Amino acid sequence: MTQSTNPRAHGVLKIGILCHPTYGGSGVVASELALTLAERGHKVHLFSHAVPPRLAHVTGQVEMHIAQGFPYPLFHSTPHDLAITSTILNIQRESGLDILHAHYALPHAVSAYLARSAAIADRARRAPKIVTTLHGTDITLVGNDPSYAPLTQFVIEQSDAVTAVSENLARRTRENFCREPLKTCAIEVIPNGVDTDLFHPAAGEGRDPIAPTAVHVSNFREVKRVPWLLEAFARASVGTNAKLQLVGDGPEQPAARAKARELGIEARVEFLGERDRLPEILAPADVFLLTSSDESFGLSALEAMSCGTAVVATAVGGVGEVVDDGINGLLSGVDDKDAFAANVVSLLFDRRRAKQMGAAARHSAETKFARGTIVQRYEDVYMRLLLDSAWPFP
Ligand code: GMT
Repeated sequence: MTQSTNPRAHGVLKIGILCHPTYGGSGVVASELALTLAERGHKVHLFSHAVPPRLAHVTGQVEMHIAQGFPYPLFHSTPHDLAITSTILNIQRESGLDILHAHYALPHAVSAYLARSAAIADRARRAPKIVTTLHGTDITLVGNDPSYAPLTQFVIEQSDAVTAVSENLARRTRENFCREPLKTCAIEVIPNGVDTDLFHPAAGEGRDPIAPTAVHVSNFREVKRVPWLLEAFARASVGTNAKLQLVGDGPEQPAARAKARELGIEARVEFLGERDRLPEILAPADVFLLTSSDESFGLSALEAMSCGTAVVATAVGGVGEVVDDGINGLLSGVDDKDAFAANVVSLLFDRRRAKQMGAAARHSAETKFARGTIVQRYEDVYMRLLLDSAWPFP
């Protein structure tokens, strides 16, 4: 045996986190979890094929492993997931890993499964336990497509623990993937957290004194329905000077620009692209808009709420677990554009009401979704798995 001490005895773990390096939610959640775990003294390795944006400009003690693979012409596209698996194996052989935490089932839970199988075959060190966190489309769109469903189901079953970011996503996972009596059904709901110190309300008045402002942040995928959002905003703000700020980038951006021109509102719509300093944009806004056709959680809405900005959203997926209709935001049916526009009007042009709901939103972020509390729940899962396993081998 190469290890002489049991890291678990001191509560310090070696944790590998696998994530997509995206501007979108799962990469953000994984990055912030990695940073907080490192702040708490754990040794954290982050595995991805590019640096996740939220880790690009911070000084946290996370060891980053960017595995891009070897672009051989025989491959249609470079298999990053295999390169990531190889990198994990190197770390496991050098210094060991207690936990592999895969964010988004595919391909990360597959990479984690392969790495754990290889570690078991090595028998040199204890193999890591696998935690898989389901985020949304890894279950609802990608994972349940017939081309991936059997593998998604397999890696869910093979994970030592599975978490989902909302009750809604856990229920849909059970409905689609649960094969009693397999443990697929044991899905723990751990909602996403927010750094309430970073995402905080603006000092003083903050709001634009001239133009009421709505804001939306996303990766402009079809599921976000940004052109639909523009139509609803145009309906709500016709004949006013209200402005809309769109933050982020993605495949639907050109369609969104075209829609703004078609609606004749391009002068009141600002395309801001991808931004690091989100709180400075979210906090002064009067209202945050989310028009997704499906959304397992809605992290961008939570970040706005933490900044004291109320949310107008479509009542889909797990959004109702984040936004309390009539308390800290307003919800409407997924295809009811009139109701959505009416909700926008009632907050965008009633600053008192928007501020009241914004204060309730901040309170909800602090009391239900504070990052420290959420990270503690993941740590509890890790510790439980490790206490359940024999030392030094599984
Ligand atoms: O599942 C996705 O679409 C990808 C993922 C991402 O990386 O953007 O978004 C999902 O995970 C976020 C973080 O947990 C959630 O806040 C989003 O609601 C969820 N997106 C969807 O369900 C569409």
